[in-house]
Amino acid sequence: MSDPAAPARDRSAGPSSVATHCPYCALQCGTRLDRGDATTDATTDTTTNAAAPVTTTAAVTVTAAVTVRPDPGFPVNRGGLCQKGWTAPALLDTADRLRTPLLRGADGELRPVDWDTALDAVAAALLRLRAAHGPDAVAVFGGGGLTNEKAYLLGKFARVTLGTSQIDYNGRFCMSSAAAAGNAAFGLDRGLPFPVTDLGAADTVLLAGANPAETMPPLMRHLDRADLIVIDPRRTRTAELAALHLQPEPGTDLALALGLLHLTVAGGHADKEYLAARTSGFDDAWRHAAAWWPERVEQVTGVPVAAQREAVALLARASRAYVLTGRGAEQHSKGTDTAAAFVNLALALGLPGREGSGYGCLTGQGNGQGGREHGQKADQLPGYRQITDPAARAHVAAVWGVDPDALPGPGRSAYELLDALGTDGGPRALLVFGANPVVSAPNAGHVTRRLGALDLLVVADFVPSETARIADVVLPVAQWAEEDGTLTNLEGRILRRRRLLDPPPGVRDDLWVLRALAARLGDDPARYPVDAERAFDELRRASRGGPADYSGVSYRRLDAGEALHWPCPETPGRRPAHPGTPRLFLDRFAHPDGRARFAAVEHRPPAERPDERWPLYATTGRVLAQYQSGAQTRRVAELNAAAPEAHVEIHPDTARRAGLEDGDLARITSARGSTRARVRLDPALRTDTVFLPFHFPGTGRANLLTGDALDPRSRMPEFKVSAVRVDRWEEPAP
Ligand SMILES: Nc1nc2c(c(=O)[nH]1)N[C@H]1C(S)=C(S)[C@@H](COP(=O)(O)OP(=O)(O)OC[C@H]3O[C@@H](n4cnc5c(=O)[nH]c(N)nc54)[C@H](O)[C@@H]3O)O[C@H]1N2
Ligand SMILES: Nc1nc2c(c(=O)[nH]1)N[C@H]1C(S)=C(S)[C@@H](COP(=O)(O)OP(=O)(O)OC[C@H]3O[C@@H](n4cnc5c(=O)[nH]c(N)nc54)[C@H](O)[C@@H]3O)O[C@H]1N2
Ligand SMILES: [Mo]
Repeated sequence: MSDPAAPARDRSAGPSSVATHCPYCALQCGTRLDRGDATTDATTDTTTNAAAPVTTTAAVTVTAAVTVRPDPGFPVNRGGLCQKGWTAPALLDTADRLRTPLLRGADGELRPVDWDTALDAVAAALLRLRAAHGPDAVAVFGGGGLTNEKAYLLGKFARVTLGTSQIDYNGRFCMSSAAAAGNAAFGLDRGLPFPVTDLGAADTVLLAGANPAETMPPLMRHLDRADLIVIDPRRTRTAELAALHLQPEPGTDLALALGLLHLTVAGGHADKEYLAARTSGFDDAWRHAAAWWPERVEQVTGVPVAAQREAVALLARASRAYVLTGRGAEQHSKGTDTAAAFVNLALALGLPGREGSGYGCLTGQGNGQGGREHGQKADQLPGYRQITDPAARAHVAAVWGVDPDALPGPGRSAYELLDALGTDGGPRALLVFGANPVVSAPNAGHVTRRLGALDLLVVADFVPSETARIADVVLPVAQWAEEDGTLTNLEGRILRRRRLLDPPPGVRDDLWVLRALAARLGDDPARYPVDAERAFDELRRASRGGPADYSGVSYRRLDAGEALHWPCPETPGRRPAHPGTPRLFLDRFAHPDGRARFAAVEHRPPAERPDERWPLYATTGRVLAQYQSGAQTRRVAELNAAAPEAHVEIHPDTARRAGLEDGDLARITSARGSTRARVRLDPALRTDTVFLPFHFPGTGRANLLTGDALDPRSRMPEFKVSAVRVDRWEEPAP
């Protein structure tokens, strides 16, 4: 049990200042962290209070006095930080920080235990379940916020030590549609195949379903010169800055993108030379787009013909232009085809692979890019290799010192995995590292019941997230400023996260946990380095020769300040070393013939559309002050004051029909369930659509509404469309 006097002493060890990056989104803004004098105002160590161990550590307040400043020299944020970044140090000493492992007793209560007791209990249960039901009875759920080193070793741990195929991660809910479209079109998926700073010289930027003014505020510094075209059913802060705002019905972006392609070609704006020299498949794609004349597009999407024409005019007259997609266009049961349709538009205009122009998707999580490259995805091995590719299996198995035939094949995708938990033939144990699916998974009521049906749920986290609260074992781990590692930002640049503080006593890091578990499961602990640089050096070897080749990247080069974007292969004996690849595709795309491929895609409606019973669309997304499931930002006082509770944005006419006024509590109901949210009237919203942020727990969970429809290729859930009705919230009778 932790000694309340100890934290200050331990946490004052180490450097007094480090250059590192923000713990939140994929911009990974450069920051400098400074440590003042640590003080402790600890009275009693209430972590030992068995009655409510998860919530009553408030008396142990270690003021590490960490301050954060933006790094003016880092090109992505150029001295800027959003409110989340400025307040990030508050989370290091949040009152209910997990400081000791917790184990659920026979009476159903979570109680503090020591590490040996917790890990022995996990290992014994895993061994028993594996013996009784086979290796796929144990599943792993990772996260796009984990460092490259953690994501890599988590994938290795699943495939080698557990021998399970059942691993996927929350990035499936994030990047998978754009990744599938990018791989198909270009032969390679890197969110932005160019540095963020290139956007600064653009004349026109089309943002399809992205609201960076709230989700990536420092990115806006690179978009202030361009004419922005924003496609969003809401008039967001980003839309307010736009030259043109197209406000489609949710779930109709594919029709709109086909229509924009139609007008581009019909207006003579297609780049014929580029099409002939650098692409294939235009004719098949055009066959579909030819039928999407502007009046038909207006009928399906609600976007006026004149606005469609204006959008194409802005793109066509730009000498430098970008088409960027965000989650608004991608999180649909047709997200892959929709992203592909926007790629088609960019290709017709001749943008991708041309300096100063391009297509990109705005990657979301801190390590959303690296997290999808190093093997925590069900179908992938490190280096962005396919787990079904025999050559990839042989290479990675050799690095891991195992027989390629011993590596499992592809497992279930994130939602399918959660949906199978505790069913016949489904996993009976789940280890969660870096995700909070009770809040963030679609159809969250159902997912929470599936988690409850497990024989064993283990959650490693630094706060008692909603998922940790229902776990059987909770493992307290280090966070951001307490660890070393690398993350890969949205432009494919590999960045160093640096340790300023030791974690509080009693807290270990994820790498240590994997090693300790491997040892207890009878595997060789030496397979799991606890030193981040050693883990990275192994990752380099595993990635060598793969699409995301990191072999030429080293801590030494990163620490010397080199800006390294993958691929960056090692070039033994050659000087200078490979400089990395800030801009992809300038000479050729990554397909064997060097050409980008158009996709022959057709519009289709979302899985459900409003009808008499469920007359409105509900769509979901983010607000500036909260991050994801809110597990982190709801614990930062300043952020929580800015966005304290679930709200629903609704047009005043729609609200009136439901008998609701501004500030009322509304009940929003879909075929899955109901959620409770405070009414916020928005006269600029479509009258057929309401919007809910998904950051809030309990009855405020937007994901109580979302359904189980998945994109057939990416397995992305349809977070952005549910059919709902809205009325007053009545407290259920006691
Ligand atoms: N403050 C904050 N910043 C974040 C995050 C956060 O949680 N909070 N999360 C990070 C992560 S992981 C991600 S993935 C990114 C996401 O960044 P964004 O993609 O910008 O975020 P969202 O709010 O999910 O969706 C963007 C917009 O899509 C719109 N939209 C909804 N339905 C549709 C539709 O059918 N079509 C179109 N065209 N638009 C639609 C919504 O109104 C919303 O304004 O943000 C990152 N940054
Ligand atoms: N309705 C709706 N739902 C959505 C979305 C939407 O737009 N609408 N967006 C989806 C998207 S794009 C995303 S990315 C997901 C994100 O959904 P979540 O997976 O819920 O994301 P986070 O809230 O970031 O959860 C990360 C958890 O891991 C912990 N954590 C952070 N870093 C570490 C670490 O290094 N190690 C360990 N062990 N734990 C760590 C945090 O404290 C937190 O509890 O949500 C998806 N869900
Ligand atoms: Mo995301």
